Amino acid sequence: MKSIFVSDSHIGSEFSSYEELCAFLEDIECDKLFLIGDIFDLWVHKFSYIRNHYKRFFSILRELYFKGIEIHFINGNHDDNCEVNLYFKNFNPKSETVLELEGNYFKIIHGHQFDYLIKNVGWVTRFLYWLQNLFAWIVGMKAYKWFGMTFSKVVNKNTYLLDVVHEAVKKEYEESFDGVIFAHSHIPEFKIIEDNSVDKFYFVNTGDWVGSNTYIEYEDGNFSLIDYTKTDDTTFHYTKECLNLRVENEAKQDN
Ligand SMILES: [Mn+2]
Repeated sequence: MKSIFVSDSHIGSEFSSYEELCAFLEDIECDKLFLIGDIFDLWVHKFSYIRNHYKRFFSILRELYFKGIEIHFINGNHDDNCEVNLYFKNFNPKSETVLELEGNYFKIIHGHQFDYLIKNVGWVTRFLYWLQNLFAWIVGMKAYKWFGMTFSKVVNKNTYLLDVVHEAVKKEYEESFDGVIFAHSHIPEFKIIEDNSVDKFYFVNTGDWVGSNTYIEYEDGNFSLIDYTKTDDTTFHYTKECLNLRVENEAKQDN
């Protein structure tokens, strides 16, 4: 049983690595595909516009669907309540779902539900998004993406910046789940959160298809975080790092 997890492609926005995403999806072979939110960017265009201007993506999804791949669409804050369910039978967007893997239960959720700004001052996030667009326009998309990737790497090395989210997520789900598969931050992560409690808690973040082009793959007890561009080893230091869920004590932790 093989599953693939993808998020944050922001189709419709200038930032999207749309061509790369389509090239990637065209070739995938798996049993389940999880699209974990912000796949579209409805802050930029209406869904009807995206449906008409990004047809390749929809035809790829349809092909995958008819190939028998189980597709799960989890809503993010940029594609809330979009109408993908109109185009695929039994393909209804959800706000979250649960996946059982080798006896481990994972909550799959986009993650904006844990974003302080979105929860409390939604307009600030829209303003910041507007600033981000302006910045990208000024420096150019290539430079913008470089800044984004550098920012991700810096944040990931200074994990205390992400600890607040990890703690909140763990606190919310640790009683019922072994881990979460998350998105939203655009920062690919692969962590085992250990504190004083007995159980380990797995925190997996898919990254994005805006700057990093990363995804998560699960097969036969192993999670892999994969950098699709595979440019060189320095792009992301944890390219294709594996975590064996069946042998918990031997699980490797991201350093
Ligand atoms: Mn988001």
